[in-house]
Amino acid sequence: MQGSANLNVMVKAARRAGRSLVKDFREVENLQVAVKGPGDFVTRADLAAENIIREELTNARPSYGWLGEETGEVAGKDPTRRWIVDPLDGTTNFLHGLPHWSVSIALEHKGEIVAGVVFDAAKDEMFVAEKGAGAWMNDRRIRVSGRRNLHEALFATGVPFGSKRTLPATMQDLAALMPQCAGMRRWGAASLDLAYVAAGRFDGYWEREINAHDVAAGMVIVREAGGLVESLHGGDRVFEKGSLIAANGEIFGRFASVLRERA
Ligand code: LIP
Repeated sequence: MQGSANLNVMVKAARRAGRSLVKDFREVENLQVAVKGPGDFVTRADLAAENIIREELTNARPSYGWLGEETGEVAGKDPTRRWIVDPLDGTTNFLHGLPHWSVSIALEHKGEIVAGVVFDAAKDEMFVAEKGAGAWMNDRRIRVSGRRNLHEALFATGVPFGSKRTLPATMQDLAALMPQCAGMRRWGAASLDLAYVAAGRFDGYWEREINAHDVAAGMVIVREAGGLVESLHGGDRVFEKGSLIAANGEIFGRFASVLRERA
């Protein structure tokens, strides 16, 4: 895919951050046996990745705003554009030496996500999309699955951990969906869950409590792959509501109706 100058800047930043994280990931695997564990090391790796991305994007587009998982919101001279960045999505996977995490970079223009990059550095899979230009993985065009029935569908979700308030509703979602689908996966990285919906690997994904930086890039990749993305509460106010449903157009209605019984 011959992307725009903005997309090329995003891909370059994601690759550079990915190289740094792959190096750190090898050290994390060694630290699994340490009594203290790799917690502090992963925090430093996460921050280093965000600094790399911010350096690349700010040098290329100094006037754009910034919303990063680790550094928060920084207004830019251009009030219409901002980067939305999760330098390490799938932090818990990374911490435990599981090779399923990503660098997620989105570009928002006037409140709409217009470009997204989700880079799985461990598997060398670069998912990209720009509004109106389709969705791609490693320069191969991707599209959502064509499955039409819930009973043949494979879904992904994020199950809240700890005392998150949405845990009871999520458990009810699982109880309602699992008897009528082909399977469920909870792989711990929303950006990759969405990228897999776009690639037809998953038929749908939902999560009741998400952050903009986790899903912004994946949202445009799903939409450009022909999928639908809405807030679990209805409409497209995903960031405001902090919830998301994504699926191919054939399954979306029935999938959403099962989940919205408890919205
Ligand atoms: C993760 C999300 C995932 C969610 C996890 C966590 P992080 O983001 O990608 O979907 O279920 O609780 O929030 O924290 O690894 O950047």
